[in-house]
Amino acid sequence: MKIYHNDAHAQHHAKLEIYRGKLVPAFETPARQDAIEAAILKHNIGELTLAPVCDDALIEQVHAADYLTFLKGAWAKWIVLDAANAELEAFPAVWPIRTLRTDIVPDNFCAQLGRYSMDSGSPLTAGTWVAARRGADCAAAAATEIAHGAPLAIALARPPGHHAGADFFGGYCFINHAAVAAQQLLNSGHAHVAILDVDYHHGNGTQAIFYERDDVTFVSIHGDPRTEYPFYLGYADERGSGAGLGFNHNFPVLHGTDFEGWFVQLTRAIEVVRLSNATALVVSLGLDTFADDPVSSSAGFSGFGLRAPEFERLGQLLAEIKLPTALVFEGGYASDALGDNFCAVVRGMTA
Ligand code: SP5
Ligand code: ZN
Repeated sequence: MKIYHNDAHAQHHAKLEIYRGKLVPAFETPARQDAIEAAILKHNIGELTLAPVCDDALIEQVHAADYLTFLKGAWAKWIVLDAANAELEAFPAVWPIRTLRTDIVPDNFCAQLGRYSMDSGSPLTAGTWVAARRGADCAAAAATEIAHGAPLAIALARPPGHHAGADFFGGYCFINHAAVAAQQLLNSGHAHVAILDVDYHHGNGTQAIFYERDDVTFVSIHGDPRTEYPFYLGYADERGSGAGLGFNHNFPVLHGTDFEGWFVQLTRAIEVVRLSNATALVVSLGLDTFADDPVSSSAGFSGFGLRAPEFERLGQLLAEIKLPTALVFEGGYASDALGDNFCAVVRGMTA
């Protein structure tokens, strides 16, 4: 089995993020992917493979050209503001909230930073564009691999992608790698593709990208947005619009629900995938449903409390869908456990 690993991922290395009034150490670190790669080698799970460079045109099918141009040039503009910025990370501080205009892209870089972002937890660094763009290559390659007949392929495409929308970054995500994979499957001849997002957080970017489209069914199981990031999307009544009506399905689960409760909802989500006409599947695989995940656990409650045996069971359920599957790595922040948990999912899928 091919595992396309992003060999540029460490170029996105945020040191800090803003959380409740403080700059705290970034949760989303290169160590996350390094841990998974080490475990893959140790357990001989598959071949770590370098992806060919995919066409910009593929990415432009799911992202706005002006956003990609912004992201590509952002670091240089940040340095132009002040050469000393080279030592810092770029955090947005102003956003075009309701009543403000989004049809104008101001010249001011700080204004652009807000225009193209959704939160202050996802700093841009010198290597963010290169890393995220290389992640798209991995996603496209995994999709191509299953389009050519492989039952399973993996994109270790760090940084994650599912919060990134057509024209904004956020939630540690810059390019939506799952969307790129789904689009590549469509381009390769699949008429309908399903995306199943099992990250702890709702995949708002992926949902938004495909919300009005009828060629992708998006199904997400996640922490209830009434209390969990990204808060403003991911409710059960979001069903798609226009041609996309009926192709979007959210399964919000209350924070603190145990894994048995989570699996009940996962079974329902998988049933929706089965009933779609999809001939290929993209899984947004976040591992932040882990019991000891530092982002999804709080105040004595773990996210949904999964551990390696449950991740293996997740893998078994994914395999039972019996669709060619591209696994795209998303969240999961307990670096020491990510290797075991990732390999458990793959073991469940392949055993
Ligand atoms: C891809 C992905 O999983 N993105 C998640 C983004 C979550 N951003 C908000 C994180 C806030 C940090 N929470 C610390 C909780 C301490 N228990
Ligand atoms: Zn997440």
